[in-house]
Amino acid sequence: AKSFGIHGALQQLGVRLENPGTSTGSKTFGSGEYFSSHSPVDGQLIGKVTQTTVDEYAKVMEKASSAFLEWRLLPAPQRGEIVRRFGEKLRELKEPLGKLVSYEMGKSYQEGLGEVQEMIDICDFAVGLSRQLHGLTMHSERPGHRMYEQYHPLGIVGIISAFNFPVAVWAWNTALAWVCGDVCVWKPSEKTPLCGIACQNIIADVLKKNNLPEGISCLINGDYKVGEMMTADQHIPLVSATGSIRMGKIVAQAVAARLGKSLLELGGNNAIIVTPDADIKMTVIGAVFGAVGTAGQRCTSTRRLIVHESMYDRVKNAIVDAYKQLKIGNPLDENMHVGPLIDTDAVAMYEASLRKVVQEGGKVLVEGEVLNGAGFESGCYVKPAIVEAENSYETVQEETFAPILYLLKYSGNVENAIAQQNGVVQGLSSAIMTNNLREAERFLSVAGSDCGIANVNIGTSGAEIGGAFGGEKETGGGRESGSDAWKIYMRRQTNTINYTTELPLAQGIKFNL
Ligand code: UN1
Repeated sequence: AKSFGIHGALQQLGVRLENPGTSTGSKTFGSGEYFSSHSPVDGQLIGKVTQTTVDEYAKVMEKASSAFLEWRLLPAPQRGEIVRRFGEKLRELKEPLGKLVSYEMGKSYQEGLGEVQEMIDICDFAVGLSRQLHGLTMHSERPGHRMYEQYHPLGIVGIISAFNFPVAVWAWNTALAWVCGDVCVWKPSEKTPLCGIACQNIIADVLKKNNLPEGISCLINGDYKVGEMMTADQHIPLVSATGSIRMGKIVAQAVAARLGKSLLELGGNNAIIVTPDADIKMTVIGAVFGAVGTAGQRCTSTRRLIVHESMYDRVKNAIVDAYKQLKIGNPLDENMHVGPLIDTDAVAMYEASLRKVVQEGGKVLVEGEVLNGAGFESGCYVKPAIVEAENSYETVQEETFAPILYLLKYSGNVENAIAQQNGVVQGLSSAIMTNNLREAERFLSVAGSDCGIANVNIGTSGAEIGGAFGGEKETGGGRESGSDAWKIYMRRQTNTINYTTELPLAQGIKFNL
């Protein structure tokens, strides 16, 4: 079979067959048991990584703690300069890293490259930010007093990331955390550990060349038990976790029990509303990319299309036609639109959802199917499906991480569509396709979409890094990436300075000695 240069890419990234899974930078530790990473593309073993042991975790925390004491003293723009060099290195390695993302995770090579581009973009953003970690000044109510606020580094940031964006989500967190003066400990998904090894190799090299201490970027590996070491650890003031709602609830409770902060980016159940004034061509591109891109495994994937009854048949026919063009196969082959799901467990969940939605009364418009035969040996390739359904179905209410698109109908005015779109527990991304200003503004208004992301004439997925990324309700409420998302990585301090010879009390309180 064609290898699409994957071996060369692994070599360039320093990913070997056996990799120590714990690292504080240049130093690596590998005393734990190995676990394997198989590619969903062809089912082949890519490599093995050791699971972080309790002792190794303690070593990581020791290094991270002492690194923080040094790193926080480096002026923020100098920390930004290190992140700039990291971004340069990512530019050099964009192709091999994009290839590894595609091969280990299964998304198309184009989307793998796009993910590395998101890393580069957030580095650029963070470099500028390193000179803009602004606080405010206030006017004191007392004479001869000055008040202001400032942001200080927070400490050690724990990052738990998911398989679906195995490199970008780490970078969203680290690039900001580093310019903010924090050090990071990262546990990548146990489904994509080699992406973690590759990223850690890249940053370790940058830190070493700049004579920076061990511990600024740390890697730990393994299943949820390794994640629990961080969530229970009071030396980690902030845990940023991306993944399922189930996982987020566990992390949030563990971190809250010790009054730590958590930044949660959990499931979505994203809808596009298609109004009578929608541009059909744009709708089809947005909806199809949103539903089948990354094989429906983005947290921003389009899961529901809420279509006005007057448009329903036209939209339905156009989307069903578009699905007939989809080529499913090796995601490294640029002629393919849809790659595999992450593993056979994900395939089983896809099949279970399709069975259940039919039991609930759903009508299948494009049949789903697990593909087998030549090219599909991994057992992870499935056909994107479309089902006519009702918003109230349990299957429609849940996030199934697979390419299943639910077609829902609305009648009357746009409020009815908005009510359906908001009528789920998740609140990540949402979109409306319309050329009607009133409908668009209604959708964006206080009475409109309740999601963290609300788009007009754009699909639900593919956000740029410049905005704050995250969502409401059971999506967890966290915001990562652009805008002022940096603030959660710092501690805020309010300062009042008295430059007089008197000591007046606030609120005019008299206290005579
Ligand atoms: C995710 O699926 O966890 O907006 C992140 C998007 C991407 C990021 C998705 N930029 O689809």
